[in-house]
Amino acid sequence: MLKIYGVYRSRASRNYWMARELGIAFEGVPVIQARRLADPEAPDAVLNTRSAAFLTINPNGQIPAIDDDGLVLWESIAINLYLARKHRGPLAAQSLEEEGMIENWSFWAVNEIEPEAVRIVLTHDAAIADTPGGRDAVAASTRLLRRPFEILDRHLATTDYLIGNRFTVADLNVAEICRYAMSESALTEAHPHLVAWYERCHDRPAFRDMWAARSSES
Ligand SMILES: N[C@@H](CCC(=O)N[C@@H](CS)C(=O)NCC(=O)O)C(=O)O
Repeated sequence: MLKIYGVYRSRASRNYWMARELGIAFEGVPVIQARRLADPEAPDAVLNTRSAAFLTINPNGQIPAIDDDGLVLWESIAINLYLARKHRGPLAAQSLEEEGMIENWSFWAVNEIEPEAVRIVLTHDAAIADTPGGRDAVAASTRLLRRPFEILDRHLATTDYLIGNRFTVADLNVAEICRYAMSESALTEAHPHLVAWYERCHDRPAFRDMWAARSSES
């Protein structure tokens, strides 16, 4: 059975959402980020990204990772693309051209949105967003995200979803990456088509189930 390593409060949420969309059986292994523990190397520390047992799965010491009947993968977006290809259905590409577009949007979001979006969410998580340094950092990242958000908004002005007018793995990947920056009204207020698409994605039962599991995580 598919094993997903990683707590929900991490990029593993992408893979937990995807597994639910596909309706496939999976086992979640709650590996937590070492940075969230006081002493991740203590003998009684819970399984974390620095645990020797987990480093045999992902030597990068990062979540998520999967073990799919012996195939180990450890890049969240690559994992979703693999699961879409393996299980097919409407989330997967129906042609070579769609494959190209799915990869285009997914890699674009990883490269053009994720670094700044992660900077925003980590600033909020560290509770420094309301300090002068934190405000400057969030403002700088928000500024850099204006262009990619504008590109997404323009694309979504004429279609409900990124590709083929249906929800695909590209929407899931890009929506999850955008999520880290959706706290910033300077980005949402200027991009109503993007916001409407994001809400459509979050209205899906598979997302809501994933989010409920994430919210109940201790
Ligand atoms: N490019 C990787 C990044 C994975 C990553 O950075 N994961 C974070 C959690 S979201 C992590 O495990 N950090 C290690 C730590 O904080 O100890 C992916 O998309 O899977």
